[in-house]
Amino acid sequence: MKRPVIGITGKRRFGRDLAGNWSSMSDSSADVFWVMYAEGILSAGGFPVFLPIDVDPVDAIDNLDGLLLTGGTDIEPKNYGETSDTDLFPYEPVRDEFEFGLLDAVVQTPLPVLGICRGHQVINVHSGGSLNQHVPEHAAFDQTITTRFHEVFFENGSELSHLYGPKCEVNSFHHQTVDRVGEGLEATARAKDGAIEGLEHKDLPILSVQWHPEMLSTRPTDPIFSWLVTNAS
Ligand SMILES: [Mn+2]
Repeated sequence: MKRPVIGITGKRRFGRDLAGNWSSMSDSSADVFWVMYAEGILSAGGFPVFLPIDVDPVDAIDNLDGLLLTGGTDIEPKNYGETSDTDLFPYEPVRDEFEFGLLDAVVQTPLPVLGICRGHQVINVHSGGSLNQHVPEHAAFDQTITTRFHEVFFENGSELSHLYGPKCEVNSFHHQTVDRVGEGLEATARAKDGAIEGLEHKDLPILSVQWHPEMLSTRPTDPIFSWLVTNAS
């Protein structure tokens, strides 16, 4: 049976950044992604495909049933009308442009979109929202990827509450958070300190979380991947 095809975004590196290449490949591009995202899609019954950064975003959306915007580096702050007050993570303007282009195309041809971590922030900024540029309390980079570092509480009646119940414990590997919520979006998950950990679009099948469900030991049965694949069917 044909399974829903889910596109996964990644990051651009060069041959020199990857171990085991010969030096003449140093300047060649390599797009990479974390396999855990694909495993989450596979467990939920979808067919994951990786999206090279050079594909035309409209063409990509035409050929997909669903989209997963993944984690990664900070979005360049000029995209939400600010200058940088942190230089912790180097920007990837080419990736910013590609992922905003995908979301432009999604608005034309609605298909389900799941955003994780950076993807959550990309969805917010694309809708005109902004970010808090440095929130070290959530940057638990010294913890293992499966460590449930803080609780999140879901808005009653939200899609996320249908998936997870009133609250759950999550990992936390982000140093930025959603500040102003973008147009059409609703904050439906928050940490105790108020950090917005989940967003849902009011009219479109767009859902995002700030934590990393693909890293947790519950990945094979995490309902958020089923949400994406089911809505892509
Ligand atoms: Mn967090």
